[in-house]
Parts: sequence; C-alpha cells; structure tokens
Amino acid sequence: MKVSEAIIGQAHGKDVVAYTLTNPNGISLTAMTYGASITELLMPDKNGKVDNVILAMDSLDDYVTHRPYYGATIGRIAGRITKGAFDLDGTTHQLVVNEGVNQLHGGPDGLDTHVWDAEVEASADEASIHFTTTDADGANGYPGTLSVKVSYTLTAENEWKVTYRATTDQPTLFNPTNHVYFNLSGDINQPILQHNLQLNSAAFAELGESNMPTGALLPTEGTPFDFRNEGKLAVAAEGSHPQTRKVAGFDHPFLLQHDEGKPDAILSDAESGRTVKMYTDQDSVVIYMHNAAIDKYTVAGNPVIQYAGITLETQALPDAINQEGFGDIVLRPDEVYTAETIYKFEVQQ
Ligand code: G6D
Repeated sequence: MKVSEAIIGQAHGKDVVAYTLTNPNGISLTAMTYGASITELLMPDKNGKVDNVILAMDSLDDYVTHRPYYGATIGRIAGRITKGAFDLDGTTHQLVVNEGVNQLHGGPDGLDTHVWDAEVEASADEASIHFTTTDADGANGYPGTLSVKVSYTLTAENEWKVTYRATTDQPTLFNPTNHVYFNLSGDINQPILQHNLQLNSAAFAELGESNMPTGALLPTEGTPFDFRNEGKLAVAAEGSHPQTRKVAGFDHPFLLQHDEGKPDAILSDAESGRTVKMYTDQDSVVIYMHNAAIDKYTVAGNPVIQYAGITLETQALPDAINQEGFGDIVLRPDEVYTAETIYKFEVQQ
C-alpha cells in the first residue's frame, strides 16, 4: 500500500495535512486533518477510467468558510437535538444551538471544525490514517472532556473501513457519523437519481417540524422508502409521499435489519459499473440526497446541482436522547465507545 502526505494549508493556526492511501487496484483515498474529512476517493469504472466518486470542495478555505460537511466526521452528535437540550442523570443540559432552536451536527464548533492530529500506519494489505482529537468539557454545551479516535483504513480488498473509539471523563452524549456524499458516476454534474439502491430496512423515522424526528418509526412497506429490493433513487424524488415531498427526496434515518453476511446497503451506478456495499454495526443510516442545489460556492468551477450526491451516514437514530425507543447514545467514564462501518468498492462489468 502506498502512502503520501502534504500540508494543504492552515486552519485555527494549525497546519492541515492531507494523506493519500493507494491500493494495488487503482483505488486511492485522500483524507485531511480538518474535520477528519475524506476529500477524494478515486475509483476505476468498468472501462478502467478513474474518477473521484465523492463530493469535495475546491479548497481548504471553502471547507472552513462554507462548512458543507462534505466527507466530514460529524459529532459529538450527528443530526439534530430537539431544542438543543437533553436531560442526563437528572440534569438538564442546554447545548449551543446552530439551526433555529435546535442543534445540528454537534453545534457551531462540531468535530468537523477541528484540526485533528493524525498518524499513518501501512502494511502490504492495508493502510490507515488514525485521527485523534479532544473535545473540551462544555464544548458546544456538552458535558465531559471527550477523547475521540477515528481511523480510515483502505485495504487491498477495496474496502474503506471507518472505525471510532471514544472515552469521556464525565457522562456525555456521543453519536458520530461520516458525512461522505457518493456520486458513483464520477461527474458531479450528473444527479444521482439514476443510481440504484438496495437497503435492508423495513422502517424509517418520520420527520416533523424543522426536520426533527417525530419519534414515529414508519414501515417502508408500500412506500417510496422501501428499497429492500433494488430500485432507482429517482423514486424518492417523485414526491408521491408526504415525507419525500417534505424534503424533496430522502433526508431520513432508516432502521437497519442487519441480516448476517448481507450488506446493509448497496449503492450502484449501472453506467460506470461502480458499486459500494455498506456494512455497519450501527442501528441506522441517514440517507440524504443533497436535495437542494447550492450556488453560494462552486465545486470544480460549477454551482452544485440538486441531487449531486447521496450520503450513507451510519449512526444511532438521531435525537435518541429525546426519543423513546431510539437507542442509547450516552457515553459514561467506565465505557469505551466503538463503532465500525465498511464501504466495499466493486466494479460490475
Ligand atoms: C441538511 O437536513 C439536512 C441534513 O440532514 C444534512 O446533514 C445537512 O443538510 C448537510 O441540513
């Protein structure tokens, strides 16, 4: 496995380093210490043409200025926390809100805004970038000093493994994710509506006001949310269901069924033959289809089109601390948080 690194600029007065891991099959992954963000994923198509298959900004400054979350490590909490408040062990905690009265993606100084430290490890079969950061007690309103490690491993088997490890000195909340957007066509001016998705999920979380979960888990059966059999993503953009109409696609958490040995999700693009199989130990995956075009910044010189990419944000169900039955996202000093998601890349002829 080949490894290279380069300083790409500064943020918060610290050098930002980008690391590139390349495997023998022409797949290479670049990730930077700003936000522990993946910034490029080069992958051949069925004709051997190599393209970048994820959304990425044109410069470090654009990441810092616009905070698009593209490819970023999100935390302490992915998604929204209702009114930015939660009760924990009899104490009500008020977070710093950054989306109306709610908190989104860990608040204004979320983990995606950190310049992380990093170390690289490489062998014949795989190479890893181990990112680490410390989130101070009280940062964005969260209790406890949180120590986080997220590792990106590229293997000779064409897998990108994302693994988390975290500890805290006081009870706190932790529900991270990676906010990578895939566009397997390799052309961000092509919407992902012709991509195929297969998703092992029979229920999704209903969104209410301000895209906050209502607490209801609705069956996918008989709705545009049912991708247990492979289907085209265009279905989600047709607006035939109040929930897809509400956000002009998917911006929804899907509860995963986790059948042994079966991918939790398969995203593919028939034209290029590129396929991503996703396996995770997390309860759910938030699928967001970049449902609005963006003209406040450009990518590769163009405004970003609607449906330019699709996320597969594995995590516990959002707002779990405030929603009965959504799982446990409390991390206590005597615990070690671990999580793993694997994205396996294949090319179908
Ligand atoms: C929008 O509601 C969506 C989020 O799910 C997404 O993560 C963000 O844009 C980038 O707020």
